[in-house]
Amino acid sequence: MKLFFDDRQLAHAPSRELHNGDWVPYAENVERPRSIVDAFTDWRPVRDFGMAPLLAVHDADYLAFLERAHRDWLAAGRDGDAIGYTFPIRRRRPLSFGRIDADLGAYSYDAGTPIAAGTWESAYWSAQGALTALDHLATSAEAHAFALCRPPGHHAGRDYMGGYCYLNNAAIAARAAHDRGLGPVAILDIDYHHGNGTQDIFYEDPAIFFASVHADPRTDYPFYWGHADERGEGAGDGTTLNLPLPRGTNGIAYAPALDTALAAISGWGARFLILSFGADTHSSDPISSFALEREDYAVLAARIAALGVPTLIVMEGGYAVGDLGKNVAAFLAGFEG
Ligand code: Q9C
Ligand code: ZN
Repeated sequence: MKLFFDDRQLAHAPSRELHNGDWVPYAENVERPRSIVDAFTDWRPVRDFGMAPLLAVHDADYLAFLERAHRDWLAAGRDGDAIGYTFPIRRRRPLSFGRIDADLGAYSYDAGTPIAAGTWESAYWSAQGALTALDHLATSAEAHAFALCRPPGHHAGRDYMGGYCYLNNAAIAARAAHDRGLGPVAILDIDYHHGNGTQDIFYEDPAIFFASVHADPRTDYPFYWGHADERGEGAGDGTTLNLPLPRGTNGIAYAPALDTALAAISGWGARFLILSFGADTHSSDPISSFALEREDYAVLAARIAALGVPTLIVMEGGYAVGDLGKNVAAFLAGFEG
């Protein structure tokens, strides 16, 4: 399996995040990609597919905000990472008047997603990595490719950031795969957290099926999405599938939910799969509460590979830096059989 990563993805390095009322070191740190890079020898270069595939998923004003936000922050006399503190909740008008603190709130739903000096550069190349891996699958006979996307993407919506995510790499790749005629395209999200941004982007879209196995949002972030009764809306009614699981879920309890998702994806007629893979389901993850072990990853990967459709694996979360590279390697090895 070919692996894709670009060193510019290391430019994004926020120093801290707000966690349970206190400042803590930023969990989505550069040691994560370094741990994964070090677990393999052969990485392929990322190519530049430009802004068009990003604009096919995200609003132009949101992308412009991401690109300029840290400059606006500095221009306002601040230092460090840009972070919002006011969020326009329901029924407020969509005002826009160029005040950085107002913009930070309008384009995010949490205070855990700071914008640092290198955020745009890294988010841009993270998305291009997914597009490069997609192009590789589209132009070769290979069935699987891995994009080490970082920053991750599945919490980012059409016009919002959140949960360490800025650009939705999986959604950008799914839309591009669909537009290239590779579909029908399904997205399977097996990060610990529900992929609310991906769900939102395709919620009314019957062309792209979204299935997610994740920690029950009644106990875990992102709380307001990912409940079992969310099944899509309008033309997309029935093309979203949420399979929440309780804290403490181990490999044995996880497998039947994964099989339910795979059966739905297969029954829907998917011909191309985008896999949002988070290693934060591992027992050692510092911010998550499942109990999967490294051996489980090879088994789960083999089940997914048995779908028999070309699959682009994009990295999402996973914060146990000491284990991360080995866990990803075990997962990808399981995929290759
Ligand atoms: N620190 C991904 O795994 N947690 N994102 C915020 C307060 C946010 C995780 C809790 C977790 C987001 C891609
Ligand atoms: Zn996660």
